[in-house]
Amino acid sequence: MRLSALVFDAYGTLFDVHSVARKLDELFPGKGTQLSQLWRGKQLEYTWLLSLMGRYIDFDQVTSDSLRFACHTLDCAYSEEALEALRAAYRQLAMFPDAAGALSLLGQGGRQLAILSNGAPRMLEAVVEHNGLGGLLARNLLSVDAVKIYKPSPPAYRLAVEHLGVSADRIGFVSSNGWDAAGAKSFGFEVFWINRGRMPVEELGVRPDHVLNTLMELPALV
Ligand code: LAC
Repeated sequence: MRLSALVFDAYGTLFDVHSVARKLDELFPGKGTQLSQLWRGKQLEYTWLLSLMGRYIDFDQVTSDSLRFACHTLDCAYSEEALEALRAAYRQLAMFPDAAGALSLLGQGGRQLAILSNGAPRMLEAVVEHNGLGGLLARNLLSVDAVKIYKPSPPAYRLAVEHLGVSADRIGFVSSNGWDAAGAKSFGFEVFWINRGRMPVEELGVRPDHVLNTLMELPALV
């Protein structure tokens, strides 16, 4: 087996961060989609900024902080209850339809499967359980919280090498986030970029090894 392990990004790859847009729209009518986009953008930006500052605030808190920023930007007055409801919704994000099928096929081959995410451990455990993936992935839920620096910093990716006991070139890293695919390639993984957004490849000097439209194309390639 060329690749001994497959490591998945969580948010945007297995779980749809924009599945909270409906809840956002209930709370802030007409603004759900825009809020969701702003929220996700800021959430990622904060992880990168914190890492550059040499600071770490866990992803649960970053997710709340970036939501408050998004609400302020769009003049959405929020209550603490609304924030709490959205925090809870984030633990119950929907899984992308192709993820369940691809994971169950990939789980049959004896290859190690893992998640490596910026998500705080309690968020990851909740969303994995909510989507019925506990049996497949619970033992290999890797959070950057263990190293207190966010992807795409190399120590974050190194967690997978250390936990799985497999060299980087024998790990396939799967992400829908172009920046994460670039970071993983730069680290040394074989990278599968799931181009859900039909976006161009990031111009960061490294390119993913494979560009797929959906996770269902993955089993045939590994
Ligand atoms: C993850 C997010 C940031 O690491 O996509 O799961």
